[in-house]
Amino acid sequence: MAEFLQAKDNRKIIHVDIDAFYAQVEMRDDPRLKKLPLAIGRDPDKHLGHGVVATANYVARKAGVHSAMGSIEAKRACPNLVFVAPDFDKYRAISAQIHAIFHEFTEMIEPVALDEAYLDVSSNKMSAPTLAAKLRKRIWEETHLTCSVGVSYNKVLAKLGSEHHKPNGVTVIPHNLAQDFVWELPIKDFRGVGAKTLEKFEKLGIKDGRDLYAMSQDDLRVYFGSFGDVLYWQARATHFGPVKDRSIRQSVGKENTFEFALHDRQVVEAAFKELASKVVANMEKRKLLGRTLTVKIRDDDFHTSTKGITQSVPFELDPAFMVRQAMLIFDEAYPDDMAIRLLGLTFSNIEEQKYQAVSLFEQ
Ligand code: DCP
Ligand code: MG
Repeated sequence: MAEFLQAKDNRKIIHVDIDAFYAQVEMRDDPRLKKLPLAIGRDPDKHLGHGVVATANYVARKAGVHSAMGSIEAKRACPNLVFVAPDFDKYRAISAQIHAIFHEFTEMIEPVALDEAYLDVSSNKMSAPTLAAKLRKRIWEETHLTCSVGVSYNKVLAKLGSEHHKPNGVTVIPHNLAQDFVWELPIKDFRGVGAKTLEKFEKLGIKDGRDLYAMSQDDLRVYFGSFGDVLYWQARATHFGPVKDRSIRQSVGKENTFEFALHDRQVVEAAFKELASKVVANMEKRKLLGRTLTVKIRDDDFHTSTKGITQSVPFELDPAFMVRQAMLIFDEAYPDDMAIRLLGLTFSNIEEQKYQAVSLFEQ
């Protein structure tokens, strides 16, 4: 079955991801940093121990420093770690340059992050590996940054490919090599496998793609629910997810992380008010409406709850209304004690604003 499905999937997909993005940019702009262990984030010594590492260069990674690590912990792992504060405006500008280069290759682009995207280049006559090489060359010429690229016939394999030879690598996975590639893959490298899943696999004695392939679809469902199906098809190098062209955005939202937890309902309400006006301004600017409003709340213990309300007609773009909805959800999730670290408001199920068809003659 899988072989049959595979044979029909003749797309050409490229996944591209800039190596150690923020860190590489800072090393490019100050080559003295190249040989030093570098973290992008705030120096804990200068900020009362606060801050997290956004990313680290490969020298620091060798010492165990990684993204999302607390700055203090990072410094403990690597005492001579150099911190450079992030310059988001700069990264956004470079991201725009990179994404403009993607558009030289295809219009079917799914942006994943500032430094990462899937490109469907099926309609281009040139071979996918040739296009990947050209893409890397263009990015280097324009930005003097290196990236890693995976080339295959589906998104999952392309992504696994770009991760395979990082940094500055290219991995091409054609049909005839795909099954072997997946069989050889350590179980931790499969998409979506985090610490919890890994623990389950360890208990089951599943170490690599070959072991995973041997598991039945039913067993995978029993252990992992619907994610079991995802794993079943990953083990068969099969995935039909399209490259989602986001020329119409999928969602518009805003989150706020608080350095000091919020304990007061009124302060939470004020924070939602601020978020709501920003989201509304953004929606207005893009002339969009949304049918789903999602509220995200994270507390001090990193417990995150997200709850969405979906309507059959788009929501009014009215911050006060949005805050009322958010507070209804908030009050339900946090009846009394609270220590709030993050709040977010997002519209999805997006559509374009159109003029209302109002008949002047209707009674
Ligand atoms: N980033 C962040 N916080 C995270 C993860 C990433 O701020 N928890 C930022 C910093 C990264 C950028 O996003 O430079 C891109 O994320 P990647 O996951 O692609 O990581 P890198 O590009 O830094 O490294 P890699 O070489 O693994 O792609
Ligand atoms: Mg990257």
